[in-house]
Amino acid sequence: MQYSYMRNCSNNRAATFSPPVVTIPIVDLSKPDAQALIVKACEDFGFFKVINHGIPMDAISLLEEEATKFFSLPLSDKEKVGLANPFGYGNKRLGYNGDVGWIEYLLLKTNSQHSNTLTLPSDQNSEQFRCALNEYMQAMRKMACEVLELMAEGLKIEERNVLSKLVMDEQSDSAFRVNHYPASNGGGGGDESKNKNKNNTTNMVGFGEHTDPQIISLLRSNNTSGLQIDVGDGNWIPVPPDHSSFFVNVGDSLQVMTNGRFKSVRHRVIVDNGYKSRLSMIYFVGPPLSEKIAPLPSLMLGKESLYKEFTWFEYKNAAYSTRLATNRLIPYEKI
Ligand code: GA4
Repeated sequence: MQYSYMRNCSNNRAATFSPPVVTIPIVDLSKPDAQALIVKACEDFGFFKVINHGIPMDAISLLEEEATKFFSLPLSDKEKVGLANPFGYGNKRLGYNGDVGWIEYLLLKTNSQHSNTLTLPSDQNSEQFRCALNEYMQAMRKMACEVLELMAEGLKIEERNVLSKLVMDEQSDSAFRVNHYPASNGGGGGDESKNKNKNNTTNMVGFGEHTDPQIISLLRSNNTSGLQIDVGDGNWIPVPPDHSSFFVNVGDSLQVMTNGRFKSVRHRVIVDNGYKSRLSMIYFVGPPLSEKIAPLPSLMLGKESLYKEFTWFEYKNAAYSTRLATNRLIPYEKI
């Protein structure tokens, strides 16, 4: 991905400044080099794009349509689903510690009846939404397994399912979120969710910078831009949207499980979309609550762990008591 931007010089002439070219790695799941490319992408960025994923576009579009219908309902109807705590319908507020964004969302559990008991307002066909959700979540579980097995193979771990078994576990604490970033149209947002971009114009923060606490996250969005990743030292690059592909994020737990070899990617969503709304759907692969999060023994051979041991339950609780932008792994680093 190539990018450049204009900087104002003191003599008022605009100069073109071209930072190094950064390309988002693309992994074709149908190709034999997928394992090696995944490992390289996770080491370099903690982020990659997946093509030839085998998820039927129909299943994706169906859920997208249902979600769009839901978000277009009056606020009072959407709130009937139950306010996010943390699961349910959320509007502008993220987490419990005062983070806000130009966003509304549905946050759901994946391994319980939550999606089956989802009470949607009566003017939306809840059955259709539930079916679309269930079909999509099943597909995500399958894809997560495939990606995690390729990862294990790429890392030359004998136990191919060392990571994927955590998704397949009935107790897996995975979550699913549908984010709707309304068209910004220059207005709204509130001061807390605005910031200045490099051209000194105002953009709104849709979802502030953060890393995901889980193992990996599988993201798919419509064709509206806004997602950015930190490629190191606060160098944010935009991720061009691609509605037919998926993006994979490395989360904090996988960073620990690989003893820091894979990077948990810091990302954010900036709403600079004018009249286009952004809709994204993210499947967060979480281990069972009792799972110990520690470097995988097969990756250690004679090496020291960089992290103190903790369970996913402990980490998740700690994460929910932090602000979004916090580097949540610092308290677990061995000095
Ligand atoms: C980031 C990843 C997932 O979206 C999420 C988020 C969660 C929430 O929205 O309730 C958190 C955030 C996420 C990390 C820090 C805490 C908790 C908001 C927040 C301020 C569902 C998750 O698991 O952690």
